[in-house]
Amino acid sequence: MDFNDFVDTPRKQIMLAGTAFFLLIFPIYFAVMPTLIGDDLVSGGSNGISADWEVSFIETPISLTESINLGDGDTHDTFFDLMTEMNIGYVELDIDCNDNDDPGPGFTDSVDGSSDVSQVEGEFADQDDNGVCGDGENGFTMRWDVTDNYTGANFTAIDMSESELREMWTDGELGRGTWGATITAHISSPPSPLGSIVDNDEDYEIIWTAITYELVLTPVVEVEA
Ligand SMILES: [Ca+2]
Ligand SMILES: [Ca+2]
Repeated sequence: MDFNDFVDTPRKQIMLAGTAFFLLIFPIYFAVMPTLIGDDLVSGGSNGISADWEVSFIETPISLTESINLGDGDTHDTFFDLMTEMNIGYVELDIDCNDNDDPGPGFTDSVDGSSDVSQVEGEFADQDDNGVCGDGENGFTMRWDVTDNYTGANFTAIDMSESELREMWTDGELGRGTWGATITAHISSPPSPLGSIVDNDEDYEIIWTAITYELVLTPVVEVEA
């Protein structure tokens, strides 16, 4: 069978022409239609329709607590291995201490610390901080936002699509890995006439917390009175 067999009658010629027409026209049709309909509707389906939403967050904390007793000038390395399928809002390191070893006022112990975020996915900045163990302070807290501007507070989103909101509230799979920090104890002891040391240590509590969340989007339905 050669090409002439396909075109030896007028009917066959029409059929061949029709087939050729559709072969040409279908790719053009599918290439052009999405731009006619609009990108949002095609890529997001129903997610692309703008509406008003009540946005809220169901939070689940992941925590690690460690207690350590340190003498003056002692340092301690602490690590927090973080793996989760959930979105991470933020990671916090809280160092708590409360010096009650001295008989009178003053001579309050303190602590300082430096983070090590080099083993964490993403571009996080290391932090240094310090705090006293009493006098209205109890150590210090460091915090890193993994989802930009995360507060966990409910709000109403006006005229936004579901996909826009889900894109905004995501951690980009960052923040996983090993968060680290080193703390150093500073012990202050009142002078003792007998030469003995009144205060030679302090208990420090190290609390790592990752706040993970699930995004909850509820369409705002206007009910006519
Ligand atoms: Ca002290
Ligand atoms: Ca102490």
